[in-house]
Amino acid sequence: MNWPLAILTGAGPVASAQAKLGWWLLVVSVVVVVVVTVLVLAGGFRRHSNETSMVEREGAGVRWVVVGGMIVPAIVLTLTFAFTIATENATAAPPKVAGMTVDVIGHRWWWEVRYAGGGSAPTVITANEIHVPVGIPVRLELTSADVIHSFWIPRLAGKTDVVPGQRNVAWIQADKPGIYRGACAEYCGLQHSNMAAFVVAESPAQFEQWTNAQRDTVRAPSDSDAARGLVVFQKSSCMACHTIRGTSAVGRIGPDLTHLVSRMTIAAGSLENTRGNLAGWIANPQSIKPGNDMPTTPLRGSELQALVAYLETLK
Ligand code: HEC
Ligand SMILES: [Cu+2]
Repeated sequence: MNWPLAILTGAGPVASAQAKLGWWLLVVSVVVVVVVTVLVLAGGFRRHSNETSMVEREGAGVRWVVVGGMIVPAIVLTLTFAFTIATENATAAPPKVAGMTVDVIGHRWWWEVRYAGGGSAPTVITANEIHVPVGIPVRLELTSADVIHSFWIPRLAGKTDVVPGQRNVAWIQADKPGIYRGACAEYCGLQHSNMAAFVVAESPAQFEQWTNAQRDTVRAPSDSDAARGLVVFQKSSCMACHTIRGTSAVGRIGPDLTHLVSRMTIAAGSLENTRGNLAGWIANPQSIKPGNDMPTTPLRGSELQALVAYLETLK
């Protein structure tokens, strides 16, 4: 289904159940508003003929109050209450055990995404992109590194608060492969609206391929431009904030850059991940996302070029 209808339909069990409840509430409220409006207007315009006695009129009035004001609302509200409880039950926990757990950490203004590795496998760390296999319930453990954010992928699940010092749990399941865009849904400062998240749902085989590629440590750059770029990276402030697994860079303030090139966007959906945008971002992150936590580093043109050549090897 295409936009705009797509955003009104769930692409997984959680969002579908919530969407059904949403439609029920919408239909019930519209019917109530229409019926009440018609009755108010009808009452206002009605003329009483002299034949109906005062007593008869009062009897009819009491009936309206009992049926229209008590019995009908009691039925509608009880049904809505039951429907809400059922939806909450259905969305609180997956029907079968979650296939995997992903840690999602809100930062101003991007999402850190972590997959704990089993055994000797390293933890896979990426940013703003959550890869999941289709058809499997995925448990999300959400926390924040700074202020309260809210995690929201409309087609997969409703909002979950992301609170510092607390682990909130949500689960998602994508029924079909695709890219599901989401956003931070709790105002968290200047760049709140540039804090997109993407769920990339793929076949189990593709997901495994992705995971294996993400587990790789980077190799030393082979061409001379990129090798100079690594030196620039290590000499500049970049190291203080970014990790590149396999190098001495272990900063944790900004996104892990070990497999930067594998991501679709940079700066949480602000820019497509192209060579030109990467250069533009590093040259002046503050003009692209004013107020964000990455300062502008003064670099010579040749240094910037080498740096980008190096970052482009981080497949
Ligand atoms: C003070 C900490 C800090 C320093 C120093 C810093 N960065 Fe960043 N960097 C960040 C933060 C925070 C973000 C995320 C910004 C956002 O999306 O709001 C970021 C984002 C990025 C991204 C985009 C990553 C993604 O997946 O979105 C790249 C690439 C990057 N930085 C490269 C560099 C390079 C190269 C240097 C050195 C010239 C550098 N950074 C210096 C904090 C820093
Ligand atoms: Cu936020």
